[in-house]
Amino acid sequence: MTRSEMKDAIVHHLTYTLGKDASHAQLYDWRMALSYAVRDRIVDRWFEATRRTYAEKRKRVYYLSLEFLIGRLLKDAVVNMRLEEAALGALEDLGIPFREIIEDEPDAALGNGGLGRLAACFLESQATLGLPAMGYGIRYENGLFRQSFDHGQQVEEPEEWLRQNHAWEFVRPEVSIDIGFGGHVQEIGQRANWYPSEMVIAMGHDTPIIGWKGRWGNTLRLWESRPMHGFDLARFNRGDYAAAAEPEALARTLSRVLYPDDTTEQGKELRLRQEFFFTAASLRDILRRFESEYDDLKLLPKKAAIQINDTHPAIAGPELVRILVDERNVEFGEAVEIARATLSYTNHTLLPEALETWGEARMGRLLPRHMQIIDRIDDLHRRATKTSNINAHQDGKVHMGTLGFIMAHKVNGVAALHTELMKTTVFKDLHAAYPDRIVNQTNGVTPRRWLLSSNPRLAALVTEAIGEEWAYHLEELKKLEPFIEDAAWLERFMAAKRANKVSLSNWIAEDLGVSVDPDSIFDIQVKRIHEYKRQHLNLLETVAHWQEIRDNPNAGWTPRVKIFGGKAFPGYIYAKNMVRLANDMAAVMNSDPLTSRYLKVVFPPNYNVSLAERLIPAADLSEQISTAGKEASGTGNMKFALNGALTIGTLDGANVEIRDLVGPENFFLFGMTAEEVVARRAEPGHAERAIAADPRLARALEAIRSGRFSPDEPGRYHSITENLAHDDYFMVCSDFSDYWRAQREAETAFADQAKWAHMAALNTARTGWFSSDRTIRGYMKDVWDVEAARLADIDDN
Ligand code: NBG
Repeated sequence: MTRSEMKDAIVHHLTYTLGKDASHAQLYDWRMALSYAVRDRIVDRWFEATRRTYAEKRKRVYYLSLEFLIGRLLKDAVVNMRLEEAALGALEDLGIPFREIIEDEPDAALGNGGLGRLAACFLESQATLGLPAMGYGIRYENGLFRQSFDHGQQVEEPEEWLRQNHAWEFVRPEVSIDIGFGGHVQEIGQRANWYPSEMVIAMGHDTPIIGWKGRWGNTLRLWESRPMHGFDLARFNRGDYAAAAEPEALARTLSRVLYPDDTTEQGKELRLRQEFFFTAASLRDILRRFESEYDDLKLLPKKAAIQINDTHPAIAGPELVRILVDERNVEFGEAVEIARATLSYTNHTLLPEALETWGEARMGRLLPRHMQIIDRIDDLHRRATKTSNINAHQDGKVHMGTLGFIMAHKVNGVAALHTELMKTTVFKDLHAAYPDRIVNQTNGVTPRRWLLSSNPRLAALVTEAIGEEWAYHLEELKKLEPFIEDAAWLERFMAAKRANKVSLSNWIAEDLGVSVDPDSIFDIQVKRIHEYKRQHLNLLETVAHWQEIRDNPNAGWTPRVKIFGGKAFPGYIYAKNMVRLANDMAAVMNSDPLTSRYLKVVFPPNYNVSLAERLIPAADLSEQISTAGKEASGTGNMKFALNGALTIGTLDGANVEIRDLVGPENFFLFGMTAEEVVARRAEPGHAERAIAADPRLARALEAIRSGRFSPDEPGRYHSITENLAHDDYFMVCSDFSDYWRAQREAETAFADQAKWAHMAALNTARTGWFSSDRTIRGYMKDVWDVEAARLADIDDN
């Protein structure tokens, strides 16, 4: 597409789709016009992929996930369709700045963190590889809350990404599926009729997901909840307006909010309803498609693979069995076989509080037939394994992890260490009963978004050196290694990093009013705020470092900017206190005339995908400091390393694999191993001893405890300091001294810029393995047993 064709397309949509005259168009109008112009190019490719899938009778993959953290879509689409030149040129001719247009798009924040972002990277990789696949989720009216700070405290506001029209979705009123809740069951021999007492409609909204070079397109289908019956006209006519609208409002609550809940279980009935709502709608849709092509249900596992993303859609097992038995007359044992061969389940966390359970009373009331089926599944499983202690329904609760496991033919972990820990901890007994079921699929990230699109300076340098294939075969980055031995090339690598740091510094100055020196170490920790991720370890080290600078301000310190980003679950008081402490520290430190040249603390509010795209390319040091054994994988760690940041981290999650690949000399390792953590935790007084042994730690804790950063309320952080000094479940104190050592090592390395450049560039060159294309290939082979369509080799766009 040429620049002038693009210009015509934009003006056409501005005029006829948006009904705006160019002289009156706002940024929003231009953005929508460009989006539609790009979308038009996508649609043909998308249709073609669907046609081929049917014609070639291909197996499809269905990814069921309560979260898809897709962020902005316009830039992705432009990049993958290779329309950058045309779009840039056309907008230039029209006098509209491309960057402003890109940044005008609201983030689709339909996820909490890593789990949701992984789902989004997977969709893109599936499309890139030509794998017929479909994502299914909920079209939340309000995504993850918008975070702001009031005197340093986190305030949550609703995120309203749908306030303006959304350019990327196609509404599918014809795809409307009835979903029932409650009611009663009438058993007729083996099968039963379920008569729900409440019904809502799930209506589909489709977003095309286009792969690299537009060679394949898949669909993300998100369900909106609608009332069965419109509003109550009789009541309305009597003047009872609120009551007339009530059924509609109630039905809508199902797709209203995303629970800010990635590691703590809410226990809310609404959450269970959401889970059943989208799972049941998706299964119906999948079966409808299958039955339009085949008439033998035994073929289902050969033609469909359904991935259960964490336990949230684990009700899929009983629901699929219910449909097969009650509505298709399949014998129970066979129905379980078919369902199991079709389903597979990914576990994303070992934190016990995050493994969902539902009380039997609630479950029995809401899903009476499913409760009966779960008991029969348990029965079958007990007989097959001759075990009695691992039922899904146990101790008055339904354990969704166990249910997911029993009903899946493969269960995967998301990094090597995590997968091993699954076998020895949460799923120990199940693993013994089904030793071939657990497999590992280490997470990955899409290089199109996380390097090509978000870091154009580095991307251009890489392409110039090794050609552009790397965006599709990320392992090609290995070819950079010889360039890294060339001092002149390394200088250009560092110049790209510095330019990214200058851009970020300018943004921080403009948006947050803090001036930072781009020659500082940019030391970044961005992720959900959680004790296991240990932002407080980082904060303690920051305090201790600040104290040392104050002791001796003229000692030639290496300047450092500590950047934090992330949201705390609204009910998680401890995490919210950590946010506030970071902000209180920033206020004191950034205005300290003795230290502020050497140390700044920055906490931009409302961390989201777009902010990540801004921060990661500018990072020198990536903080991956969770208590070993707690972070299932991490995916931010991969994005940082790929963008040439060095990791300071523990042997946890995918850090282990990152370190193996980049080489231990290019990674700042510290802390106890997962095994050591367990052993140390069992020693009474571990925290007290660690504090007594490290005067720096004691002094830093005391500064926080005594109100150095909260003079107006000295006791504000007692709950944190008390917890660290005594209980310290996450072993912050015990890992502090080693963390301090690693931080100083990082500083020393940074002071030698040539050496640092070498280490940083090797991180980029050696992390190609972390492409989500590799991960998806792994699932295709080990879990889904599916092949991709053949894609044309040449770029004919
Ligand atoms: C998260 C883990 C991360 C992991 C992502 C993606 C949940 C429940 N788990 O370590 O905490 O990278 O999943 O697998 O959100």
